This record gives sequence, structure tokens and C-alpha cells, in this order.
Amino acid sequence: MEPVSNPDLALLLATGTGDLSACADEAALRVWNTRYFGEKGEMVAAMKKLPTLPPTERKGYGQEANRVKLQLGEAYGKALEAESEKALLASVNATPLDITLPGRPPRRGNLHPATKMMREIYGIFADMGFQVFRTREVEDDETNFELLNMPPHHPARDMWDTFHTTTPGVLLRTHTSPGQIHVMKQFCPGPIRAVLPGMCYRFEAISTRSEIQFQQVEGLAIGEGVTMADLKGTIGAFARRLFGQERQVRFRSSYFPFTEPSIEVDIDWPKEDPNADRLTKGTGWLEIMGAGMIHPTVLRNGGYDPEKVSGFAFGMGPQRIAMLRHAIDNIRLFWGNDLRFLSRF
Ligand code: FA5
Repeated sequence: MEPVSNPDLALLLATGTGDLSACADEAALRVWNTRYFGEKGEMVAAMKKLPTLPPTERKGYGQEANRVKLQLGEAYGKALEAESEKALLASVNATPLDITLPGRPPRRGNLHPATKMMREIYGIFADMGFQVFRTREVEDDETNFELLNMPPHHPARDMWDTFHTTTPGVLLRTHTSPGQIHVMKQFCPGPIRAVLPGMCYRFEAISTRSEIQFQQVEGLAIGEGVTMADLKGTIGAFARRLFGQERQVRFRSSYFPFTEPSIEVDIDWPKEDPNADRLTKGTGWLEIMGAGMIHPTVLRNGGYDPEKVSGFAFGMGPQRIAMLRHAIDNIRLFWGNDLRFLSRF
């Protein structure tokens, strides 16, 4: 930097630099800063002189004053940095590190009980040759209802009231069954063996057994000569893998617009379980899923020819299954984020 020729400014620079190097610690540096750069500091005073000078001297003085300001400012910054490094070093030396001290073990979390249940279900179906497919949670009315054989005003829609978005016809899916349509369109005319897991939403009263948000796992098998016997065999094998080999499985006739014939599947519940009566409402049987042979109209909507191929589908609620498994008496616990509950699994 150019030398400072104005004697007042040269003196200011010299005393400022000298005073700075005399500062012994951070507190002294801060005092220095107020003295030179504070509102009533030396630097402001030097600047205030400017208008009192003859016009011919102002420019040169102003430029030099700015240089002094810059130099002192930079020197202060450096001194402060050096001081904080010194302080850090002193604190490290004062309490030396013991590198032999064992580290703190990180706290291990665990998988959410819903995730565990889902993975167990995927594992069983994977062993039977089913692939896992994810399909969308935000659906259109056409796929959630119409293509599943529920035209507008179909009475079955009342069972599946949902949440609608502000875009007409776009809603949160009420079940994983619309995934059937997506998978069929993707794989038609080839055979399919897939499970479609995911979150579903229903506008209904929350109770200990029903949530407005819950998971389902849909199953789908399509090919030549697929029969009700295949459906029964698949579900029976699944139920026994999940609940035990000695479990009895019962098929009851039921109704879903997208399957024909439709069934509901129950398993027998051990009478020794003190909760058996409450869970089975005294019948000894407990419902685990809805299922059936895919309705010809739905096969056609997915691009298949129902004269050539047939298929079965099922849909289950893994939260209800986990509740049975672990004697969980309130479905709200799943999404309540209470660690006392979640860390039990
Ligand atoms: C259905 O949703 C059909 N889509 C199932 C199906 C698929 C039938 C394919 C035929 C072929 P349902 O409404 O019964 O059916 O629901 C299926 C399962 O989801 C129920 O058995 C239950 O386990 C679970 N579920 C339904 N509503 C709730 C809720 N509000 N909270 C928690 N789980 C629920």
C-alpha cells in the first residue's frame, strides 16, 4: 500500500498499529476496536475533519483516510483471529484429550412395527413367486372406482368414502385395488404374480380398529387357467406361514364389485388366548382379508381377454394383522409416534 503522507493520518496509523500490538487478550482487542472504530472513535473523528479542509486537500485526505481505515481494520481482524486460535490452543492444553477413552456407542433404533409386518408379508409372498410393486397413493376417481366396476352412484362406493383434492376427480385412494389396473396395463398380455403394498385413506370415524390412514397389501395373480383353488391354496399357505401351521382357514362368500365370486377369509383364533372372545366376537373366527376371482369387466379394463385368462386378487390390512400378532388393542398407536410403543418391537 502507498505510504500515508498526511502527518495526522500517519500518526493515527502508527499509534493504532502500536496500540493493537500491545493488546494482550481478546477483551483488550475489543476495547481497542471501540477506541478506533466506535461511534466516537479516532477513525470517525479523522473522517469528520474532511469538510473543514480546503477543497483542494479534501480528495487526497479522503483517499488516505480510507487507506488508514482499511489497514487498521485488517490488522484488527488478523489480531482477533490469532487471539481466538491462541485461546483454543490454551483450552486444549489445559484439558488434554484422553484418546484411550472409549467412544459413546450410537443409540440403535429399530424398524417401525408396520414396516416389520410389511417385510414379513413380502417375504412370504416372495417365496411363492410374487413380486412387490408400488403404485400411487393419489388416484383418479376412474381408477379407484370406475375401472374397478364401480360406476358413479354405485352403492358400494358408500363403503369407501375418501378425501378429495381440490382438483375434481383426484382423490386419495381408499384401497390398493386401483393398483391392479396399473399393474395390468403395464404387463398385459403377460402373466402377473404381484403384491401391491401401500397407504390407503378413508373418511371414516376413527376407532380402536379403524384409522383414516392405514396400509393394505393387495395381491394379484393373472394367467391362463388360474382358479379359485389357486386362490385358496395361496391364502391358506400364507395364513399358516404367518399365524402357525395348525391354524384353520375359513372362506366365506362375500361381495366386492371387482371380484366374482368374492370371499372373505377368516382364521380360527386359539381359545386359550384370553382375548379370543373379544377378538372373534365369540365366534372363534377372525377376518383377515377380502378376496375373489377378478371380475371379467376389471380384466377387460386392464387390457386382458377374460375368455383367455383368469385371475385372483386379495386385499388385507397389515395393521389389523399386527394387532392380532402382538395383542395391540388400539390402531391409533401405529401413527402416534410414541416411542414407548415403537421401541417395544
Ligand atoms: C377392500 O379394501 C378391498 N379392496 C379388498 C379386496 C381386494 C377384495 C381384492 C377383493 C379383491 P376392505 O374395505 O374390506 O376391502 O378392506 C380390506 C382390509 O383393509 C380390511 O380387512 C382391514 O384389514 C383393512 N382396513 C379397512 N379399513 C380399515 C381402516 N379404517 N383402518 C385399518 N384397516 C382397515
